[in-house]
Amino acid sequence: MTPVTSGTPAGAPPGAAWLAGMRRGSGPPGLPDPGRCLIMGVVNVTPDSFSDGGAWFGADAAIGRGRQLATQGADIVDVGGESTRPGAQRIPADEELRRVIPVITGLALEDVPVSVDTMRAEVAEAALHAGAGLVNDVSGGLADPDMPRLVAGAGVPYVVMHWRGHSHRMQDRAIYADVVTEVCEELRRRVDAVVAEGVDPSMIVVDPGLGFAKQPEHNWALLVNLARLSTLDGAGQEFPVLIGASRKRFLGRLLAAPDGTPRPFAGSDDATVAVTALAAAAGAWCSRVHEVPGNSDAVHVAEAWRAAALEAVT
Ligand code: PMM
Repeated sequence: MTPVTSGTPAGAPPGAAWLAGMRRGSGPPGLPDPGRCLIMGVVNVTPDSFSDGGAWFGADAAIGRGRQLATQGADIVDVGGESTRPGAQRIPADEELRRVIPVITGLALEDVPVSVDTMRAEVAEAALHAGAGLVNDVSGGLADPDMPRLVAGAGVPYVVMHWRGHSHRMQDRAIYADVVTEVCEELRRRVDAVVAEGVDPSMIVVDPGLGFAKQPEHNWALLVNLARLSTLDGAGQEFPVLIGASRKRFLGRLLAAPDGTPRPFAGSDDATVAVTALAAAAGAWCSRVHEVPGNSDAVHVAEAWRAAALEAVT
């Protein structure tokens, strides 16, 4: 990907300012390429995920939900078996396998494009055999040193997320002097590390890891700097950027009641749609969401916005 423009010309309409963001490339090979920001629908097969814990805990319910998300317009369905909510404890690998493999198998049999949300190479490997086509590793290869080699050998796309440690203590690590610079630097080190293990750079998607060792102000700073994230502040290459803002606490806090009570998770779905629109307009490659229809509409609005803005500056 190359930037569309290094700035907006004097006299260009305000909409053109979005193009100071970045052009969206086609993303890693083997994934849907509809020429717009993708929508990744979330199926957490967990009893305790912070946003939808318990709702799809059971293979039949989870497969049904994944099918529904795909029908509603999800380009990829992300299946995870381990909660990463702040404070969560890890589960054993065999329990994670038991939760996700039947769901991935079921969805893949219905030709739904599936990603596996896991930090374990063992789970990723089984998921790829079951039909998953993308590995979404919130630890960016840090939690399991075998993960980058597994992904490299399989030749599948790999989401490398910014991460500073497991959920039970990640919020203690939400300390930054300059969050955008530090996240770019740390992600760049992870990208270099996984490439050194054999991962093809064209298979890498980067993700700032909203809410993972981040306070609300960190999340907002990252969201308005997607172009810097895409280049990892000058890595000499541009990477597709995935954003996972859906139902996160920073949205619930933004929408808090006058007494300060945060908005419950499902009550921030409209705010998620707003973030998707803004991120897609700025050139994000994919938005990971719990509810698809509004986000899908938001992406279409954003694409029309980008097209009009592009016309205005060319
Ligand atoms: N967030 C969660 C889980 N997986 N994966 C990526 N790539 N990016 C994210 O921001 C992300 C993720 C936590 O949210 P959930 O428990 O509601 O799924």
